[in-house]
Amino acid sequence: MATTITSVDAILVDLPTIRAHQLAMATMQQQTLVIVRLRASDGIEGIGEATTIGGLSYGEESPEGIKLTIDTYLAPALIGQDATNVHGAMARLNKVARGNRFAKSALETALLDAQGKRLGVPLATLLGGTVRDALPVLWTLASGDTARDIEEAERLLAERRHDTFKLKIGRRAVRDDVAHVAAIKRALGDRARVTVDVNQAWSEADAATGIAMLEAAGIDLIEQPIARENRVGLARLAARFVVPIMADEAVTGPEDAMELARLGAADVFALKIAKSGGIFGMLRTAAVGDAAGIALYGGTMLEGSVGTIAAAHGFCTLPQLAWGTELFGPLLVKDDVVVERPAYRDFALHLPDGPGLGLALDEDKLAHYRRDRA
Ligand code: MUC
Ligand code: MG
Repeated sequence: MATTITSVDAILVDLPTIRAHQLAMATMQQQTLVIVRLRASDGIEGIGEATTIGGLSYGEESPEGIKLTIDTYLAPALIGQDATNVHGAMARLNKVARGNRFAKSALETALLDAQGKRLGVPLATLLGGTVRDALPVLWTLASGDTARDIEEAERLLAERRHDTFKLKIGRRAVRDDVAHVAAIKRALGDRARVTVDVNQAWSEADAATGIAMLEAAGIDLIEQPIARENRVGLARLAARFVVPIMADEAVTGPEDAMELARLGAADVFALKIAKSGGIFGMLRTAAVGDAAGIALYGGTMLEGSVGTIAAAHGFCTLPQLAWGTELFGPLLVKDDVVVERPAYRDFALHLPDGPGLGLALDEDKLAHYRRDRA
């Protein structure tokens, strides 16, 4: 008798952030996680997470929409299916639902977590094993205030928690944004790498001006300066400047990766399990980058511990990860819904031991932070 999926729950969890987090498209005061619990007939439970940024302002799936999609369409398609066949279950989901990659990613994580627990091996072992067990992690300075950002960076450098800082820009006039970035780079000097993420906010003309000034200021990487659809424009910028250009919103899965590679539109790909529909989609995207000689970076949708550790298992198996990761989501929230939060030290995130993800839900915290608490 096969081991079948018996239930799937999607739970909205609202967590306060440690400070306001300002991006081009939204200011976050809290983060909403969609936590998935998938149970199987052998009594094993797998957990997963789908999380986005700023409601519907970043991507096409909202937390509430993800829950609705899972409850109404994806969970019913999974009930009764073989819980031990992850590819089989995902093929079924791809048949009943187009797109909805964040929701699918959470379910794939839960299936892999359960299967790892079933076999008594870490999720990364299911993927073939790790080539590294710690991941370099940068921190995003996004308080909205230059002096406060410098103070934050100095503290995190002294604590040996981060030595690379990403600045979220694109809200203000190009010159004001560049002045903010240059002041931070001047203060930190060679002690830290500084990158920027424009989150598509600039026109191509703004980008040509802005990137020239950022390059002169010693910035190491420019992430998604223009609209995701403007791939040819991204290729023009990549050809024009020496500073590497990273595609984030423009690269969701392997098909985007192929097209960007063909156009020479990016020096670096930001990989995220959510936008690729899960760990396997992320690995396929990474493989296209490898084949095209494009450097890789482990991105985040600012997930809590569950989604972050799922991505970490995947990133630890990648042959190359030249630009490290930004898996700092668990550090941006004041509290989380797992028993033991991930370990950050010496500028890196360390994979937990234990089967599957290596995490357990904290039932009291889950009860406290779930949106539908009684
Ligand atoms: C993004 O676009 O990269 C990553 C770090 C952060 O602060 O926001 C995210 C989203
Ligand atoms: Mg980005």
